[in-house]
Formats: sequence, C-alpha cells, structure tokens
Amino acid sequence: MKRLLITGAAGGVGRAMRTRLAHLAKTIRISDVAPLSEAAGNEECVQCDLGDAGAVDALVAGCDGIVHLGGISLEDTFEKINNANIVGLYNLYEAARAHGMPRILFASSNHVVGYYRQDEYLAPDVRLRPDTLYSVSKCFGEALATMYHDKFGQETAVVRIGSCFEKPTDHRMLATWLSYDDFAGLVERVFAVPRLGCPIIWGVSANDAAWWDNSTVRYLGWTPKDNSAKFRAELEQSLELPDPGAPQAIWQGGLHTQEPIKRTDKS
Ligand code: NAI
Ligand code: 15L
Repeated sequence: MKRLLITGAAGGVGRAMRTRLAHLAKTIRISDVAPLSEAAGNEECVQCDLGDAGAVDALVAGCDGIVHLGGISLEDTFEKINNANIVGLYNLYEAARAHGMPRILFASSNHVVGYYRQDEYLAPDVRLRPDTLYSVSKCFGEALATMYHDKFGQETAVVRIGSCFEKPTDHRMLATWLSYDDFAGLVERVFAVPRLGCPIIWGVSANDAAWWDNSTVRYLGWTPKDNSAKFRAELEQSLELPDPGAPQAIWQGGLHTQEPIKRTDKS
C-alpha cells in the first residue's frame, strides 16, 4: 500500500500497532483526537475528531487502507459514544466512499455478544446481544459496514476483538485474550487477501479456552500463534478465581454486563 491510515493511534492497541504495522505501507498516517507522540520512521500524524465530517474526509483522502481503532472503547455517556462511534463511523464510511473505497478493518468488540453465557460456543452470525451502549454502537458499526458492502462493494473486516492487551489480567481473559502480535498478523492478512468481502472475524489468540468459531474465515489464512495458557499460573497466583455465580464467571461480556446507563443529565 502507498498509505495506510491508523485511527485511534494514541490508544493502547494503536500504540502497539504503530511499530508492528510500519512495513505494511510506504507511509503510515496515524491519527487520534488525543495528542500523538512524534511521528517516527515513515509516519505522518494528523490530529482529528472523528465527529468532524470535513476533517475525516481530509484524513481519509489519499489512503488505500484503514485500520479503524479510534473511538470510545468502554461504557460512557450516549453523547460521547454517539459522536465518536456512530457519527464518527458514518463520517469515516462516507469519506471512504468519496475516496476510492480503501479497504477497512473495523475494530468491533466481543461485547456485541456480551450477554451470551461463557459455556456457549458462538458462530459469527448469532443474534447480537450487546451488554452496554458502547457495544450497541459497535452493533451499529457492524451493520453500517454490511450496508456499505452490499450497496457499494466497500470491503471491511469486522473484527470482534476479545481482550487485546499485553497479557490477560483476569480469568475471563484466558478465553478472550488477543495478543498484539496475533492482531498485527490478522491486519496483515486482511490487507493481503485478493478478495476480502465483509467477514466477521473473532479477534482472539489460540487460547485453550475457546468461545468463538472462526471457521468461516479460514480463507484469510490467519493462524493466531499465541496462547493465554502461558500466563495461567502467574494469573492464578495473583488473583482468586471468581465465584461461579459472579457475572464475570457467567457472561462472555463479564463485568460489562453490570454497567449502568451513564446519563449526563443525572448524577
Ligand atoms: P483506547 O481507548 O485505548 O483507544 C481508542 C482511541 O480512540 C483513544 O486514543 C481515543 O483518544 C481515540 N478516540 C476517542 N474518541 C475519538 C474521537 N472522537 N475522534 C478520534 N479519536 C477518538 O482503546 P483500545 O483498547 O486501544 O481499542 C482500540 C479499538 O478497539 C477501540 O475501537 C475499541 O473499542 C476496540 N476494542 C478494543 C479491545 C481491547 O481489548 N483493547 C476489545 C474490543 C474492541
Ligand atoms: C472491549 O471492548 C474494550 O474496549 C476493552 O477495553 C476490554 O474491556 C475488552 O473489550 C474486553 O472485553 O476485555
């Protein structure tokens, strides 16, 4: 690629991807609403609010691939989620439509199915059961990607990321963990395959505990290599197993299922 755009580049996953994806394009355009650390190597920095349609149009111009990580990543007020994850995503897809439909990787979330139980094994096409307003916005994103694909042929990899961190930090994450290296490997495959379409991909490493079925996306040639099992002993030493009746032991979405609705007009 000539230019790959990474939104949300000041965030946890974005920072981890900057070095890992540098080889994927001649220029990496990194963007966030938050200040970005200085451009390194082949990077160029653009500070931009996803809610600003004009700014997003200019951000996407000249890019032939987009890794869309930007947005509110946890439960928040509807106003904040709406600006970044709903209006912001619409702005991104309209900008893509105006600028040659660069392939998009959309960071969706496992929380679109947060109200399934941990003993259920899910195909990508199960009914959505979001656990927060945050994950309802990700359901919107998945639907938007599908509509732009069906109507215009816009290709998107919809990646339902599990828990993408350095290492798992609780028992639930032994099933949901996605290593930074495995995520980078997935991004490589998404931009390498000749035909992508608009698949739903469970973004999870090769952990022993498995809740999600990725057999529909074998054509991507993505084989995650990391396994959370290497952290199990360390985790079990530092953290007690949750009570089997506790939400973090019952629901795939863990404690997100217990989040209240956050209102700006009420304390
Ligand atoms: P993060 O919160 O660390 O990073 C998100 C970035 O988006 C932040 O730097 C923030 O400043 C930026 N952002 C927020 N509102 C914005 C706006 N209006 N305009 C432009 N940028 C804005 O989140 P993280 O963990 O790096 O996740 C990246 C993406 O992956 C998010 O979309 C998140 O929902 C998704 N995801 C992450 C998971 C994880 O385990 N890290 C799991 C599932 C989904
Ligand atoms: C997410 O969607 C969040 O963005 C991330 O911060 C974690 O909470 C992750 O899911 C998870 O389920 O561990």
